[in-house]
Order: sequence, then structure tokens, then C-alpha cells
Amino acid sequence: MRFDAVTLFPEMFGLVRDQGVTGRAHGQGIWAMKVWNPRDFTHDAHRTVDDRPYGGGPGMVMLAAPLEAAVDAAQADRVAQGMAQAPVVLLSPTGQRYGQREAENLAATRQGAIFICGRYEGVDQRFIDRRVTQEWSLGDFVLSGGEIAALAMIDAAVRLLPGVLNDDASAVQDSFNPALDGLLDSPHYTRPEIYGGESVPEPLLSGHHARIARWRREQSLRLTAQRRPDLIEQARAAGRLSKEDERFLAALQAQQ
Ligand code: 4FV
Repeated sequence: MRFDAVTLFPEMFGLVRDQGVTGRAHGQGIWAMKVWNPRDFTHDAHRTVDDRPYGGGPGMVMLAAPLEAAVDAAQADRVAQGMAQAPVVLLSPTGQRYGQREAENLAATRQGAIFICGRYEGVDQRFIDRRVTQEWSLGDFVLSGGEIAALAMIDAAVRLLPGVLNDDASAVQDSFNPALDGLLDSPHYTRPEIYGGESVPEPLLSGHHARIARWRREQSLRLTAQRRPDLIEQARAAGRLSKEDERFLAALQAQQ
């Protein structure tokens, strides 16, 4: 699995390449990261990568040519390494919202992606028309650049690769994970047993696996019903809620 990023700030990708579980996995060769700076694909003394917008208006727009040359270099380098060409993903608020499903699909494809990290007001539309295969958004807010969005998307996908997390089961117990029927994760507790006068919930101390699983399920249902009722509807529509779950949710509703 390899990710490429076209970015004016290549050093930012050290965050996922060199740090934490993604950094350890990179060191173990579980995945690879390559960065391409559009400035390296300019031919003028000032290494110009942006210019003023046609039609006027504030800010600058990234030039198409350096971006296209960077993408071509990334694709050529992949082919030279016996890899398939990868989808070209532009990070933009206008893109499809990236979620856990996109992270799982990205991890499953093993093809990776070439992330285009825009800066300024954005990139020339003709580059998008000619080279971009997918637009993804991290959320309905505006970043100063696409790098942080790409970093988050890479992190969310790489941690799902086998051997990245200490215990692959950890990813299974995640919020939004199909194993949790897309519900929010239940609360977590560790030592000490009493903290600030508050004890760890008794079921978690019982050693009774069925009781622990039930407690965690009910906490997931409670938290999801309170904060993300849309996810309850999705789970219900997918037939992922048991009669016991529905009884618990009805009792919860009755308490409101
Ligand atoms: C963004 C987002 C985002 C827009 C103009 C970079 C900025 C600048 N990317 N999800 N939200 N991008 O705000 O992905 O070029």
C-alpha cells in the first residue's frame, strides 16, 4: 500500500510517516509514503506555482501545469516500481464527505491514492477536469490547505491495515465499525478502580464476559441514541438491532 501527496509542504507528511503506529508500520514496510512538491516541476526562476484568478477576486489559484507534471511523475514512479497507477484525489470542501467506510475501502483496495493538497483559493479547474478522479472532504469547514485532510484520511486508512495496530481487534471495536453495527463506541476505563471518588462500572469488574458485552452494547446504544440518532436509524434499517436492543432503546425513550 502506497500513498503519494502532491504538496507545497512535503515535511508535513512526516506526521504519519514517522510518528505513532502509522510511523512504526511505515518503518516495517507495511505501507509507503511519497511526496511531490509542485515547485520541483516549475521552469521559471521564481518556481511559480500560483497566480491571480481570472475574473478577479481575492487570493491566488494554483497553476495546472506543475500539478499535472507532479501527478505524472508520481504515476510513472509507481509503474517503475511495478505498482498500478492510483486514483488522484483532490482534497476540497466541495468533495464527497470522507468517513469510516471510505477509510475501510481505501485500506481494502491496497492501491492507495495520490492526494492533491491545494493551497490558496484552490487549483485551476482544468487540472481537476484532466487529472482528478475523486474529490474528498474532511468536513464542512475551510482549511488553509489540503494537507491536514490528507493526513487524517491516510491515518484512518493505514491503521486498518493488518499488523498496524498492536491488536487488529482494536480497529474492530471502533465507532462506526460494522462490527459495532456502525454505532458509537462505549466508554473505556482503566486503572485505578476508584478515581476522583468514582468507581469503574461494576459490570466491567465482574469478569462475566456476557454481562460486559451487554453493558458495552447498552452504552453504545445510549450514546448513539443521544448524539447520533441517524446512526441508530441506519443500524435499524440494516437489521442490525436485536429485539433486546430495541427493548433497551424503548425503555430509554420512555425515560425521556
Ligand atoms: C478541505 C476540506 C479544505 C480549501 C482551499 C484548501 C482547502 C484550500 N480539504 N476537506 N474541508 N481545503 O478546506 O478537504 O486550497
